[in-house]
Amino acid sequence: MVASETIAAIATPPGFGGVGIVRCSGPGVPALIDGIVGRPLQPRLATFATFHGEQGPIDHGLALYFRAPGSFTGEDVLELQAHGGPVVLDLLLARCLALGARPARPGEFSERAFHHGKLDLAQAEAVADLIASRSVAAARAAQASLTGEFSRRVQALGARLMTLRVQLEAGLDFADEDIAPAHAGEQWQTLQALREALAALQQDAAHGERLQQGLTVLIAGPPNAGKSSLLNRLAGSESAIVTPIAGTTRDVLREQLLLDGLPLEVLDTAGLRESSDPIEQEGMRRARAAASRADVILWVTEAGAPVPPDPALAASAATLLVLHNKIDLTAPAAPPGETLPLRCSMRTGEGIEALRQRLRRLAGVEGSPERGVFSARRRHLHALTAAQQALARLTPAEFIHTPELAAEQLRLAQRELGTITGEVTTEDLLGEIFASFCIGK
Ligand SMILES: Nc1nc2c(ncn2[C@@H]2O[C@H](COP(=O)(O)OP(=O)(O)OP(=O)(O)O)[C@@H](O)[C@H]2O)c(=O)[nH]1
Ligand SMILES: [Mg+2]
Repeated sequence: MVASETIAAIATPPGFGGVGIVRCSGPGVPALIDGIVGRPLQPRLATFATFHGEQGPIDHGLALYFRAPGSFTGEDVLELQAHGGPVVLDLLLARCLALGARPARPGEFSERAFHHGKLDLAQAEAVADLIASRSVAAARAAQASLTGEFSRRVQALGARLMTLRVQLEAGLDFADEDIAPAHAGEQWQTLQALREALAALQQDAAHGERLQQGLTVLIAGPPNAGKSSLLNRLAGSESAIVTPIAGTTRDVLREQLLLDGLPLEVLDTAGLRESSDPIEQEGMRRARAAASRADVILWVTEAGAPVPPDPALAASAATLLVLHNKIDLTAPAAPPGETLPLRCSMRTGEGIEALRQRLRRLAGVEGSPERGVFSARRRHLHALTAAQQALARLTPAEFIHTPELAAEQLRLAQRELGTITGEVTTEDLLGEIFASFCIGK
């Protein structure tokens, strides 16, 4: 897909700033340079120039020209660095449009970079993730994916799958000559190694996804245990109503907060107990339903009268952490350490730091190796899972007796990996991915 239209957008965020940038890409860029700057620009050199409108100068600033294919998009690109005021930038953008450009869609610059082979899909997504990063660790991980760390591992696995597939298919062609059985044992070993490598990649990608997305933390437990007090402690504000009356919280309360740069969505819920009150019952239903999208469930219960975790919550896929609260009311017990349950007091704040640390570790922003960390998205995790499932379906018998079926599973796994880097893709998927980018990127 080669775009013939020239696109333009304000690339800097809305508002007032020292500098604002209008960016254009496409074959019409020379005409824009002619109309706005009025003289040719030397590629890759910053030129101080007057930006001309139809009725006189709009602003003075720096003009940068990148000639195709040596640009971010792979097309002719013009960047105009003007004063960062909304009126100035709107005028500049309008001038570009008057000279034949059209407004860029969100992510369209990155989409063109992808179509021109400047970035693969995982790298293009890493650009957006880098911009959206809310912690240093997340930014580092996105940077690694942007430079191709993730893509290289995906491609290396794809290449190994391909080699094995070719071997199996070659075995098919020479079936009469008995080649396949001779190599089947070795090939089966190769498949095992591939399965392991895929599982390791899945694990690293899941870690990268968490770094980027942060954690959804559900606070649950019996009534009056101090759940809302915990939400308030974490949020550092009195967002939830706290009273000594059991059954205070009914609705699910959500707080978005940053824990040392790690994005957390914390949900406070209604206390779980036997109740005939329809409002309370609905609150409890919602509390249990919220567990399906939680990464971590904090089961808060009073240290003096602990209640075991609700079976429905314990059965969810989330990590369950048991918190014994109100330790200011009970005699001191075991010395603090790594062991669960975590002991804390929302009244004195004891144990809160240990809990924060625990959450940071669960999210992978602490105590994890710096090397080999890259960002990933849920879409990538689904593809890796599907690839693993395709390989998991294979049995040694199939491998030896029906290599054509085995080869087909390998092809499926390879295809799934191809969706990560964009070798295999659909317009719908691309549309969905790039639509979530910002305009001008
Ligand atoms: N002594 C002591 N009291 C606490 C502690 N944490 C919470 N409380 C008190 O316990 C009562 C209940 O606290 P909440 O935070 O409302 O408890 P909850 O679990 O949200 O209760 P429901 O919303 O009714 O399910 C309030 O009076 C709090 O002040 C603690 O660590 N120590
Ligand atoms: Mg409450």
